[in-house]
Amino acid sequence: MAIERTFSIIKPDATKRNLTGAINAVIEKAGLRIVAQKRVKWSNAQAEAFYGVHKERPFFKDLVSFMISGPVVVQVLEGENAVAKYRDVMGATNPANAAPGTIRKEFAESIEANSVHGSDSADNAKIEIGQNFTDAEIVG
Ligand code: IDP
Ligand code: MG
Repeated sequence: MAIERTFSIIKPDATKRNLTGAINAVIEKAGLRIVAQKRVKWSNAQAEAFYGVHKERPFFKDLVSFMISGPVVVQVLEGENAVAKYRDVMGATNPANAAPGTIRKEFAESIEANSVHGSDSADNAKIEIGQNFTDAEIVG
């Protein structure tokens, strides 16, 4: 399996509770390298654009409000099979269904305030990384 990159977000519920380092420790322990990282506050337009794929879903408005309710830490993670591996490390969308040891099981508050985002495919990872980082900001 080739080395690949995925896009990650530490969401506002986690930044508010000062969990950036604790989540980064789980990421690094899983063998993923944080090759880009910045703490930012998204605008409404940025959050709507990022989650545009979900705009017809009933939770879309709430999700956008949540994602702009505090800072987020956006990241590029690199490693073997990084996209699928990080999905495993995150756990299920709903923390009630997440496996023990996953980030969402350990830290998430609810299906919405679920602490982290990770790309769901290599193609989406490329798009999401491009929306959030310049090439010069990613240092492998
Ligand atoms: P994922 O983050 O596990 O890929 P998606 O289905 O892509 O899950 O949903 C994107 C985000 O929308 C979730 O991480 C969560 O924050 C929120 N979300 C998903 N389903 C629900 C729901 O049923 N109610 C409220 N928020 C939801
Ligand atoms: Mg998703």
